[in-house]
Amino acid sequence: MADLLNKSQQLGTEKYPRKSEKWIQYGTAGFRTKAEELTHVLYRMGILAAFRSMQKNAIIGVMITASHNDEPDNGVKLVDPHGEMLEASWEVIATKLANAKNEDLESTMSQILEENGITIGTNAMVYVGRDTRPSSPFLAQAAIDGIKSVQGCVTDFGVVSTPQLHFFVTCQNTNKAYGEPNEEGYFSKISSAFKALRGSNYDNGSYQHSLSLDGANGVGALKMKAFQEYLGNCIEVTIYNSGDGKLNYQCGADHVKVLQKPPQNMPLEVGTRAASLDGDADRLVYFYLDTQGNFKLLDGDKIATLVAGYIKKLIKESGVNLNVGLVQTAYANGSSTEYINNTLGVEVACVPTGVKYLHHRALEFDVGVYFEANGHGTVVFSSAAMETIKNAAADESLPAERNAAAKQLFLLMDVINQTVGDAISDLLLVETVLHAFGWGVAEWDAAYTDLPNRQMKVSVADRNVIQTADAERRCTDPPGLQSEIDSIVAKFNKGRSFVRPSGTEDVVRVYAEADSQANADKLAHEVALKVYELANGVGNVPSLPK
Ligand code: G16
Repeated sequence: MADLLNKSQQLGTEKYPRKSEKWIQYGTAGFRTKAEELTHVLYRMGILAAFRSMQKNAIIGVMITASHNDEPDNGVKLVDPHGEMLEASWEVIATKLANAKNEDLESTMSQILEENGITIGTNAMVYVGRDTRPSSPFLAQAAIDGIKSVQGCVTDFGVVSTPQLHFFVTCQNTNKAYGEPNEEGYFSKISSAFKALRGSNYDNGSYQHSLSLDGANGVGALKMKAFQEYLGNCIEVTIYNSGDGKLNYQCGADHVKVLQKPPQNMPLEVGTRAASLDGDADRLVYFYLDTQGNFKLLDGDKIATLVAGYIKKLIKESGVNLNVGLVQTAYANGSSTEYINNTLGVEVACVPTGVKYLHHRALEFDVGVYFEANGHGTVVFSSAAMETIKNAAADESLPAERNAAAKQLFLLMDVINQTVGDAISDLLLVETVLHAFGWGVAEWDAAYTDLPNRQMKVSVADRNVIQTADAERRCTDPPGLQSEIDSIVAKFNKGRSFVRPSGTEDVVRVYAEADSQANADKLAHEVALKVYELANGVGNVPSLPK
């Protein structure tokens, strides 16, 4: 073993050395920074994924992507055996390995193996996928070399969306019970269920089976194109920003959500239903122009409420006894939470940012719907719930209406990629619900009106000086910042604001909502100025959003 680890350290030092002392941390969704600073991290994450695979005796995934970030950033997300994000205790181990000095690599590896009871040589299998960034192939190679250096086996899926990789990992680790671990398996499973739910009437009421899609110039555009072969003509998707332009530049789900405006290069007519994916196709937001030509956003909150309402309806109609819960973060618009509590009558939970937190909380319900406002989310069904739905769908002795609703629920589970938020599967889920309700985009939007809101970014010397509590709704450090925020918020009708350090970008994020857009902007700006003042702001002083 010592020899093997020594050779692994040698390769790491020669080919993928850690070139600076800069500390890097496993953040909201893995490691994320400038691609050129990541080569040693990727080599080491290959090693770590192989170790984790040995420990769990299961496939582990390594996804090379920086998702919504602009180039030249890149990153890596590790996928655990059930398709979920890497377990929190291993994030600490990952950070330790990524920051080990070159000469300490071997001893750090030994320590990880020993502390986690891992015997090297046990079969290790790692699935590797990457997004379309120019830096991704090289970084993928670094990960592959890392995996092989400790005798792990690799399946390289090439360019795939993040949720596809999660799907493949889950399929293989469930002995294919969840599906076939390849692209054909993914497309077939989702499209068959989608088509069966849609039937032969592609339009219904105000619902029309065509939409415009902003592919963020990323992998989602490529995969949606390929998916169209399977979907046939039951849905017409016109793709813009399909890969010729720069990834996420002036387009993509984050751009649309944060700036509250349409992506570039997409003609938008009044009433046309449009959607945006992000760079690795795990986030989705919808938008349209209303009859006055105003831009209207339907974000993760709107998707969550639409989907939860539909699932609740089907559960009621099928007569199965299952509870539905909805999980959000502090970014959820106040109006959405009010709507969930007062109109939908669904239990709602709030957790810190990061799908890893939402996913785990959602698993506590029979049916857990989770979405971040940024459009990242999915629905998870407990094993017992899946069994109950399956039995009800197969029970022809049930009254026809109940049996039909159970059958719809059963199919709906296959449209949903339960392993992680998946923009393409979520898009088909939304389209299914709108089709079933016979709704156009305006009817969907009418459920509730968002409180005007604004997000800002503040650059500070060290974003980690910001510490939060209560699912990031309160700031505990630096001292005095929260009481300043409270006094600012108190001046605004329906005001709410919070700050938190981003886990994917080197900034502090500020969120604010209030009774008008001008007030939301003003509130965000005043809070951003306080952050700049009390948390050691650097660069330009935050200016009032335009
Ligand atoms: C990742 C996470 C999301 C999170 C987002 C922003 O998304 O998976 O859960 O909301 O980062 O995180 P932060 O505010 O900490 O920067 P993605 O799509 O970029 O992978």
